[in-house]
Amino acid sequence: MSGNPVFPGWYADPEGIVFGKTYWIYPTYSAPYEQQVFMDAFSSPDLVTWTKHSRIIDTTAIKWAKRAMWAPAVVEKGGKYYLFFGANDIQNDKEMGGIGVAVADKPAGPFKDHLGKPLIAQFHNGAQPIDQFVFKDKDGQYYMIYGGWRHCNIAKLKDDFTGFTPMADGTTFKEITPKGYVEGPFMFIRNGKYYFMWSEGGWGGPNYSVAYAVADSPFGPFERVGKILQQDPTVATGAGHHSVIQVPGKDEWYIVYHRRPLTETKANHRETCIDELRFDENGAILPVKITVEGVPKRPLR
Ligand code: FUB
Repeated sequence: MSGNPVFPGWYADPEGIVFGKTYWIYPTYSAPYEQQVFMDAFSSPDLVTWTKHSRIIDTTAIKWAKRAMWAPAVVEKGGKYYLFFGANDIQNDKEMGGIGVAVADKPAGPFKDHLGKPLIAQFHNGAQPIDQFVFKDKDGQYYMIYGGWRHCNIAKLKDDFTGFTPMADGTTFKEITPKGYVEGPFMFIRNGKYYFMWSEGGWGGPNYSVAYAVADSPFGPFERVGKILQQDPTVATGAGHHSVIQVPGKDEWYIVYHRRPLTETKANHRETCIDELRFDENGAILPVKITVEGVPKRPLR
């Protein structure tokens, strides 16, 4: 079994993804904001044995990023790897920072700044520019779904990830915020349906959790179904800000998330865990049982 956490250290907001025959996790380095000046990544052939790749990106490569590098989202496109991240925890449109994008030839980097400036540097519809997820739709179009401060937007990415293309109705940043949304959006498709998931509650406290909605389109409308991930007083608190890994071509799913050990109360003492994600016969997500054991070996062939 992998055990939980799946690797040592304080790491949060994990993005799990498969590249080729390897599982990857890209987390936030969970430390005080001034120390969040780099990111590590982790790779595994089987979900059980994890290898650390240190400092795949840092603020020397991203000149405008000074602190609080958060919540990476990584995609492969045309043989390149693009890592999207939040930086600087901006509080208004006058501060420098927001969501950036970096590029590398390999999943372990080194990642270089793709633009030399943020991709989103301003608040739109009240959404703090953080916590981006990059979603590939059935037709191959990439969308960015992002936002903190209880607002979530979707925007259509240009093919080269240098900006956004307005949608048919003329809007570039379309708000899709469901009830209860705080931050940490994620989307996937199963049996043709769009599953939209997000974090609720305060990330620094025990009640952080994940809820979801299902729709026929990435634009919603998203009606909250309920919580599927939350603390278990016998295991850990503050379970949230997750991602989902599908074993390619199979109906096998894992939730990758962070949580706080029962012995800890400090906000940044968060560790990265994996448990199974299951569905009922109608496609509803079953509440996740958070475990100490983690998941069994699942090599990719
Ligand atoms: O790790 C920094 C921030 O904490 C993330 O961006 C939020 O979603 C929360 O998990």
